[in-house]
Amino acid sequence: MARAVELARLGHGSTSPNPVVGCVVLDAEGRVAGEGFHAYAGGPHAEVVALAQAGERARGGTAYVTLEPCDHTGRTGPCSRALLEAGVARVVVAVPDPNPKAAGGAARLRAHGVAVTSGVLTEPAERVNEEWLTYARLGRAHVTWKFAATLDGRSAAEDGTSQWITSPEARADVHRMRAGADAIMAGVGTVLADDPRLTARPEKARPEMTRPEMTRPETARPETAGSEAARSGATRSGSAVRVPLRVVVDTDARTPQAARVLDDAAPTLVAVAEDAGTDLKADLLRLPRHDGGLDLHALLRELAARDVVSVFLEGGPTLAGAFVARGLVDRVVAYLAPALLGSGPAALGAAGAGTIADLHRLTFDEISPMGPDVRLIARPALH
Ligand code: AOF
Ligand code: ZN
Repeated sequence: MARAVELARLGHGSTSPNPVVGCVVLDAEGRVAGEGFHAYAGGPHAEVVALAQAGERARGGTAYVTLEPCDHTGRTGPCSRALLEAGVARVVVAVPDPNPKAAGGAARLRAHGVAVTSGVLTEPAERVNEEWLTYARLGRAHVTWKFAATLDGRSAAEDGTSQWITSPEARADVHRMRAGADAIMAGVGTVLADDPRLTARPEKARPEMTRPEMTRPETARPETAGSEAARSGATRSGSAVRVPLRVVVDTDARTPQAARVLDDAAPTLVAVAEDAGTDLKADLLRLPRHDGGLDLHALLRELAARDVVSVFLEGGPTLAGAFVARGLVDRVVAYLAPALLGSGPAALGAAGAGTIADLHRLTFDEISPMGPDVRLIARPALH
């Protein structure tokens, strides 16, 4: 299952609005017969890729899948049936499928005499698929809030200058993260202050930067049908085919028509209040007001309805504070530079924690050096 989770990870950034899924098929003697991952929405499911690779060797064998096999005919046929037809004797599942349209594979397999074990390596399998599971379970887009700051948590100097607090290495990492998201979001304050483009401009990535160091199934066994699908998926994810949507949160419609975020480099959605008067020529999303801003929960639901599974929220402090206050930040990515400012705006604005009892407690997930800086990944403690 650990290998299946690694395989699932290969689909990261290219499967939206579908999950990342990995599958390993063992033959009756317990030797690896096939491996697969879901590479892009509409493409073959992980199980089908792995079964194609295993061929007759799947008979009497075991399939490890990170997500319960589907039992529906959507863009592709049901994996429950594919597993039955392949003669697999046992299926091990990490996470049940929360998608009501697709769930039921485990029950069908059991009904046909296949031994099904559930709940194996649940935590890493949840983690690798956390964006999609949030989207599927809660019906809203998953939010990663990113900020860059000095060691004392300041994102700009007192006079507002903010360029180059973090290193080129950290900035390159931000672009890779942006490229993996379905939407890149900022508040109108940031648009007015910095005129950002909010596009993903990843450098020509070194292979180990986008993919874990491992043998990919398509290079390991280039002769199988499953590997063909995997290869085309891998090509898609590495190219500029999928451009993240840009989202500006702009309650009172203050975005200038000339803002760079409205250029034609990527589609842009400007979220404004239902009653905001504007003649802005842009794709407007009208939302109810809430607490002096917009109803952010409604925003994330509307984005999910547009197939946006993951949002990369890039500030500014006011908008990020509002998201944190509403419990809508699922992951925090902080780039901290070994530098001090001592004054100037903090990375996070008011977040509904006026007293220490209301502190938003997080747990660290990952601590990585990023050139001279560090990248910290954290998430809400009770989630
Ligand atoms: C995937 N890949 O490897 C597995 C999935 O639109 P469809 O027909 O591809 O079906 C998507 C649903 O199938 C998805 O939401 C999930 O519930 C289930 N399993 N999906 O995209 C896979 N195993
Ligand atoms: Zn399936």
